[in-house]
Amino acid sequence: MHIAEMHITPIAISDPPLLNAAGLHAPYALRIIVELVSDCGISGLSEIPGSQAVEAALSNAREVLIGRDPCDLNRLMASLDERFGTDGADSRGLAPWDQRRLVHIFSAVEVACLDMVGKDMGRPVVDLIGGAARDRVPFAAYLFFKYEGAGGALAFATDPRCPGLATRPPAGRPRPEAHRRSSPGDVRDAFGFESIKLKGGAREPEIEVDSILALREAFGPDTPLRLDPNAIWTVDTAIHWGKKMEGILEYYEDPVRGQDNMARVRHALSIPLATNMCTTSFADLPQSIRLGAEDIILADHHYWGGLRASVELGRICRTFGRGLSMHSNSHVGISLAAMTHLGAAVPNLTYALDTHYPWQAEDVIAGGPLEFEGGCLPLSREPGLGVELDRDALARLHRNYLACGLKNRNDEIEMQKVEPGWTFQQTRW
Ligand code: GKR
Ligand code: MG
Repeated sequence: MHIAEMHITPIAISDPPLLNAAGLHAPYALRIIVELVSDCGISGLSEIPGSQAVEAALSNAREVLIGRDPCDLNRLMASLDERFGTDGADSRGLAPWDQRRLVHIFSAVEVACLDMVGKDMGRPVVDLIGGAARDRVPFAAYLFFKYEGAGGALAFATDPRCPGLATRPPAGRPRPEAHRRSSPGDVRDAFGFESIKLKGGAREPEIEVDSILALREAFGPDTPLRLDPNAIWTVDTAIHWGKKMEGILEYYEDPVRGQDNMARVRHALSIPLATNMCTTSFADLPQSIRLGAEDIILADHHYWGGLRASVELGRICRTFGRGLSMHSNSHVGISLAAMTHLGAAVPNLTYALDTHYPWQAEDVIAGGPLEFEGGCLPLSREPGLGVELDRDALARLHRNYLACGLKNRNDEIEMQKVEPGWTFQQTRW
């Protein structure tokens, strides 16, 4: 079997006006759907975050991929590495999300190849990356502060399942909201999630810590809580407010920027620290271990170079006594399916995984959105990832992409539309 065709389709999915340290989500989140087709007509799918640079690089990768064996992944990756060159240390960028090019391409190619090979063998992807350590993969509720009125009519009109969007938070105290529902309680009942993560870095630390304390009061000590200020607090701020959350947080995610600062906070508090911003590549691991920069690494196959690389990361974490959880960005069902296979394959991925999926009202997979049961997704035993394309939906979301004019994610520009003059700061509080 060899790769005969490669189709790259950028899409734009409606996204609510979620706030974060970098600004505000645009009315659309960008993703790229990749489909590789074999000489015998078997298709392999993958999904990655969208940007012009990644789309252009994927197009360039086509000539490397056509004619190659989808099982020959090590050599395929070496050819891509040779063509594109390893991402430099700074190319991750300062925003909460990762902007490196090569890891995205690796991930897009590897997941689509594994889907194709799994379909050819009649085996689910999890069996190709080590086999299932669990049959159900737990996910966490992901709460954000939302900006009422931002995003224009489009954001509201296209997402009929966002009743919470229209509610006005008390002045000066935007309240965290949960997915398509209007309260964190609703989201727990609707999806059954047990852990709750609050996206921080959007409001003054006092408001965010109050929100965590309110969640603790509302849900009791058995609900694991996480707070993620996306690295824009100072060390002093993180320690001061961290003290008030000792014994309450399951983990404190990227309160500060950089491994040195994370290590300082970690040594001052008795809360586990987690990251998807300071230790984000294999090259970062030696220093992370030397400094003790964090307790938990948030894997993400889009950013760590694929599913097999993320399984390797799991083993390294186990060796050095680090925990492993999973990071997410706005995404549709192909990414969610891949995250579920990965979550099932890594024995020590014992924290409920992040997902933005309940915030999304549109998808490209046939048969409607994947459904959470008791906060978990059951692992598919269908060949490959276990999802198929809804080609009409893909075409519609591609038209959205062409019509909306967005080419790259830029939450600062979106924020400036509602708060003129607002600028992103690497360290704000
Ligand atoms: O979607 O606004 C967002 C998040 O802030 C996302 O971009 C982050 O990458 O969820 C992410 C995180 O855990 O840092
Ligand atoms: Mg994070």
